[in-house]
Amino acid sequence: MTIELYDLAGANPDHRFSPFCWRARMALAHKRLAVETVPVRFMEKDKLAFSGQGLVPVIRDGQKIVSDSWAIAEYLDAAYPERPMLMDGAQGRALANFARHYSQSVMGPAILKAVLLDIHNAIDAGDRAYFRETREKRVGATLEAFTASPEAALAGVKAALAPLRALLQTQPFVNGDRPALADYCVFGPLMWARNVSKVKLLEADDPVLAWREKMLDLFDGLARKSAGAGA
Ligand SMILES: N[C@@H](CCC(=O)N[C@@H](CS)C(=O)NCC(=O)O)C(=O)O
Repeated sequence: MTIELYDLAGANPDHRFSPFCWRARMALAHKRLAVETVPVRFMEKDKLAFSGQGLVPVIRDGQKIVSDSWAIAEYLDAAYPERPMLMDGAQGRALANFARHYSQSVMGPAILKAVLLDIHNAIDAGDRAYFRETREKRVGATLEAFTASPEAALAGVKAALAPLRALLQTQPFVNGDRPALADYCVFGPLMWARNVSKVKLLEADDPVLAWREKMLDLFDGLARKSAGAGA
């Protein structure tokens, strides 16, 4: 049966950039599950009413409804243990959990400094007032002031990626010799930047870029084929 993934969309409904939705999208592909994505704009909360909350990603798998990207990954491993595991054993889960928190509390905020205004410009005109109000309240500055120092933002991203860079100099994937949920957690914010902004966060010789290229190619180029900045 095809699983529905409710996924944040920009002005163009094929334009998908949410870091949490990319985490879920890659997790579903890892499990080799058939997926149909449903685009949801910020002002389309009615599409999520069935889930009892207002954030994406949400999946609907038959009768089962799961929101929150981490809960979705846990559900997929529990419901489909015969398929490739996203978190293999207690140590795989611990690694993925670290990657989740590093992604959300270190990478995400650093990348936000570089791309927040680009997100505003990529979303539907009808979403912009809501986005501006909620995000300006969250960051304590106007979108323009928050993103006024692109060079400092890039330096911040470079510093935030230092542990990932060091790790990827010693192993091909965050998870070790093959990708799993830990990789998808870290990949999410990079897809956010790739698909919403033209800014080059990664230098040509950065091992993080080489790893990102491999991630873009996974699952028959699922992420690479997705609509990028300017879509
Ligand atoms: N902890 C949640 C976070 C989900 C989240 O923050 N989703 C954002 C998109 S990246 C959202 O739905 N935002 C809608 C809004 O702000 O109204 C997860 O891991 O899925």
